[in-house]
Amino acid sequence: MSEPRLRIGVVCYPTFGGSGIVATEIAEAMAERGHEVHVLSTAPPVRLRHSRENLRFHQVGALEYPLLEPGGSYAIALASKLVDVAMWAGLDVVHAHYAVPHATSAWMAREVLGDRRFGLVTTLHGTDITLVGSDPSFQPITRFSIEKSDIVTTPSQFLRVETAARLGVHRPGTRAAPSSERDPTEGIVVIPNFVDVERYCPRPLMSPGLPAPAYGARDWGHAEALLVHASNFRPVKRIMDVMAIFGRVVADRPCRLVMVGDGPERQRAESWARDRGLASRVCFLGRQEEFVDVLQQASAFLLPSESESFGLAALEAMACGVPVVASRVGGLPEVIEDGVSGVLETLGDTDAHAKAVLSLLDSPERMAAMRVAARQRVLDRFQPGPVLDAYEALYQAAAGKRALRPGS
Ligand code: GMT
Repeated sequence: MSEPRLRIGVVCYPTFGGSGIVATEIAEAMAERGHEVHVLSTAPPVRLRHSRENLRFHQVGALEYPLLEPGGSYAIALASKLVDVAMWAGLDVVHAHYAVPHATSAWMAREVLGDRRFGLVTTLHGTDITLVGSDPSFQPITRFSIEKSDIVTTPSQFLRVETAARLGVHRPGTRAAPSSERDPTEGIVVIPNFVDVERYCPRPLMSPGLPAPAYGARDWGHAEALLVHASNFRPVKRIMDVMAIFGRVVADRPCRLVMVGDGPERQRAESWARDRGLASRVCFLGRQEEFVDVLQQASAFLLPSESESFGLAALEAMACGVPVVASRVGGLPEVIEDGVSGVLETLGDTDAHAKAVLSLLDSPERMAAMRVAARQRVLDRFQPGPVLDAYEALYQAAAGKRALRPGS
C-alpha cells in the first residue's frame, strides 16, 4: 500500500546559495511525488518553477518599525507565517533549511500550535554551524533549536561531526547514556546533496527536449583553456585565491576565467584583473540562475574555499564532466576523490592549485579520464532518486512522531 500523501512546509533562503537550491529542488520533487508542498521564504526562491498546483509559495514579510533593527523581526515573522500556514493547510511536517533562524522559528511556531504542531526536520547546511550558529551570540539558541528538531540532517559526515564538536548538541535518546559512551553525532543523519543529472550533463548529452539555459548559450571558444568559478563571493570562498590561481595559469598559457555570482569580494577581484591588464581575460557574469552551458565548456572548476560543508557548485561541475580543483577542506573530500574525479590541494597553496590545473591541461588523456570519472562519481552517489527517497522517509517518520504526541 502506498504511503499517505503529506502536507509539507519548506523554509529556506531564496538566494543563489546552495541551501536555497537544494530546498527548492526537494520541494519541486516532493510536489511531483504527489505531496502538498508549501514553500516559505522572503521572496520566491530563484529556481522555484511554480509549475504545479500542489506547490505553493508563501512570502514572509517582516514588519518595519523604527524600534526594530532592520531585519530583526524576521524570525518572529517567519514563526507567525508558519503558524498561519500550518493552521490553514494542516502541515504534517516542516523542513527547515539552515538552522539560523529557521529551526528556531519552527520551534516557536510549534510552541504556539500545541497539539496541532507539525513534525520538524532541520537540515544544517554549513555556515549556519561553522560561522553563524557557533558564534557566542547565537550558539545556545542554535543548539536548542537543533535539539528540539525531530530529525536533523547534514549533507556530509564533516558537518555532522562539526555540529557535535562546535555545539555539543545532544539529540533525543543520547542524554541517558553515560558521557563516556555517548556519541555526540548520534541522531544526526547524513543525506548528501544531489544534482539533476539530465539538466547538468556533458554537452553531447544535451537533448532538444531539455530546458534551455536561462540565457543564450555563448561560445567561449575551444582554442584556449576555460576556468570557471561560481559562488556568493563571500570571504569563505577565498576569491582572491581564485584570482591568484588564474594569474599563475594564464602566465603559462592563453586561458580565460569566468566568474559566476556576486558578493562582497567581487570588487576586489575585478580590480585585481584590471590592475594586471587581465580584464579582457576574466569575465564576471554576475548572478545567473543557471550556467550549465558555461560549465559544459569548462576545462576545470576552481573551488579554493576556506570551508565547504559539501560544495554543491563542485557537484554541478562534476555532473557536467568538469574536473574540480579544490581545497582539501570540509566535506569536499566526500564529494571529490582526489586524483580520480578531481584534485584536492592544501588550503591557501595557490601555487599547488595552479600546478594541478596546468598538469591536467598538459595531459589530455588524464583530463579525459578525470572528466569521465567526475560524471561517473555523480551518477554513482549523488543522483536525486535515493536522496529524495531518504527525505521522504524522514518526513513520514517526523510526521509520525507528531501523531504520537497529541496534546504534548
Ligand atoms: O553557508 C553558506 O555560506 C551558504 C550555504 C548556502 O546556503 O548555500 O552554503 C552551504 O550549503 C550548501 C548546500 O548544502 C553547501 O553545498 C555549501 O558547501 C555550504 N557552504 C559552506 O559550508 C561554506
